[in-house]
Amino acid sequence: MIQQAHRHESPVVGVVMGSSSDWDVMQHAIRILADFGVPYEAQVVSAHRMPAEMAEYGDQAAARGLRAIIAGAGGAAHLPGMLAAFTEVPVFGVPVPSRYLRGEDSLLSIVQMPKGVPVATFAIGEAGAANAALHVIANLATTDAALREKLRAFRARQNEVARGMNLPPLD
Ligand code: RP5
Repeated sequence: MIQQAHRHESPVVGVVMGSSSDWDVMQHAIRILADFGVPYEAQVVSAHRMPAEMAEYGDQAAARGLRAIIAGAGGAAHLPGMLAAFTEVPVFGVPVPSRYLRGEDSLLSIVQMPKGVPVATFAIGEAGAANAALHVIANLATTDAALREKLRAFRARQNEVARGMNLPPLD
C-alpha cells in the first residue's frame, strides 16, 4: 500500500520522491504548490524499492485526476522515467543531489530519456524542485485565469525584489 502524507482530497499534482532523504529538496516544490493553492499529494514512491507500487501509481494517475507528476530522485534516478512509461500524465523530473556525484548522476539519469517517452527535466536541487512546480503551474494557468493572475503577481514580486537590490561598496 502506498503511504500517504500531504494529501488533498482531490489532488491535481502528484509529487513523488524516491526516498524520505529527498524531502529537503522536494519540499521546495510542495511549498510553491501550497502557496499557489494548487491541490497536491506528496509521498515516497521508490522505483527500485517499491516497483509494484510505482507501476500502480503511474497506472492510476490519470484516472485519479492528476494533471502533472513531479518526480524527484537521486543517483541512478529512474523514478521519473519509469513513471512516465506507465502514464500519459506529463512527468516533471527533479534531479536530487547525490552524496558522491553531487547530483550530476541524477541529472543525466533523468534528462537522457530515449526518444518516445519524455520527462521534462529541471535543475539539480532546490531550484529544480521550485521551478518544476512553477512550470506545472504555468501549464495549469493556460486554462485557469485566476492561477495565471497569481503567477503574474509572483513574477511582479520577484521583479520588485530584483529592482531593489543594491551592491555593496568596494572593500
Ligand atoms: C534514490 O536513492 C532516492 O531518490 C534518493 O535520492 C537516493 C538515496 O536514497 P536513500 O538511500 O537515502 O533512501 O532512490
